[in-house]
Amino acid sequence: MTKILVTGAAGQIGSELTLALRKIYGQENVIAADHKKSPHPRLMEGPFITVDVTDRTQLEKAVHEYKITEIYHLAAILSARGEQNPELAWRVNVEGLYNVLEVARLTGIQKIFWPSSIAVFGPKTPRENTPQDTILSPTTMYGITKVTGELLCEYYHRRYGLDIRGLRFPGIISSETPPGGGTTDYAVEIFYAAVRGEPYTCFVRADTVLPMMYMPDCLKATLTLMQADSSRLRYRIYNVTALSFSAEELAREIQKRVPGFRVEYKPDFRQCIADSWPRTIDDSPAREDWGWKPDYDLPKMVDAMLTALRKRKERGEL
Ligand code: AKB
Repeated sequence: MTKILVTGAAGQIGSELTLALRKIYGQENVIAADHKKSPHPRLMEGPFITVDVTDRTQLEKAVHEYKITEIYHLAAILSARGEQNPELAWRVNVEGLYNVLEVARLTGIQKIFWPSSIAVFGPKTPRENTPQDTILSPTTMYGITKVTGELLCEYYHRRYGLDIRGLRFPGIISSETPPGGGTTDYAVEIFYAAVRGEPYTCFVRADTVLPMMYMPDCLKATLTLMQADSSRLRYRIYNVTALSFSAEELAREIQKRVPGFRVEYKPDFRQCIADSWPRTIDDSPAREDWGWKPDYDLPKMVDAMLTALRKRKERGEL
């Protein structure tokens, strides 16, 4: 029987992935874990526990108590927050992952999902159509922790046979739980401002282009990779992307649907991070090996985001 532990379950991806996993595996078989004590009430409809991933004994206790067979390890500090607190980023992202891998190795857990990021790339990497196999020399602490994490995952797979699978996620856009501390957060914040009827001050330049993905595609990519036949996987961690657009293109697409919406651009320290990342990604190995194909282009994503956030506003949630 599959019993899943999701760390970082109250975060942007975790809060929706936990619900998607519960639909597949059953409410009681997916244990949501986060360091936050009171997450969104929907997460509490199934088992919820407080776990700090930097404390291995807490992870061990959870794995034993719930007889966990798979871990989706999402707890992380994102890029902008990581620059403000590099030590915390190292502890949560590297030591947290190391704890998960060690607990998995010692307790016989076979399957793990772990998200990497486009942050593994750096200024020396080709910025257009960034290939799967290329230069990984990031300039942010977040990127350094993700490269280290990829190497650790490959090591634990090679040496101990753990079935670890991961994705180099681009910026994730979603309407339910806002991201926190990332460089791509502007592509989510802008929608909240538009739906609230407020102007938006964007923290990157208008011409900044980054790869992005709408949450339903993020969930689809994760679940499809995890269900893929292992013999078809040439890599443990895959490039994936869905769309690439500039901040200004996104603003214009929203303005078509929200006339009068005003956006100004005041780049801050996050511009430098954005400038070190790819503009477009080549995800052909993911497409060839496990059939990756996104469903959302820019207009479809903007329509869906505005519809979802307007509904939340009507319910008094925004
Ligand atoms: C961030 O901006 O830090 C994340 C990421 C691209 O990994 N969204």
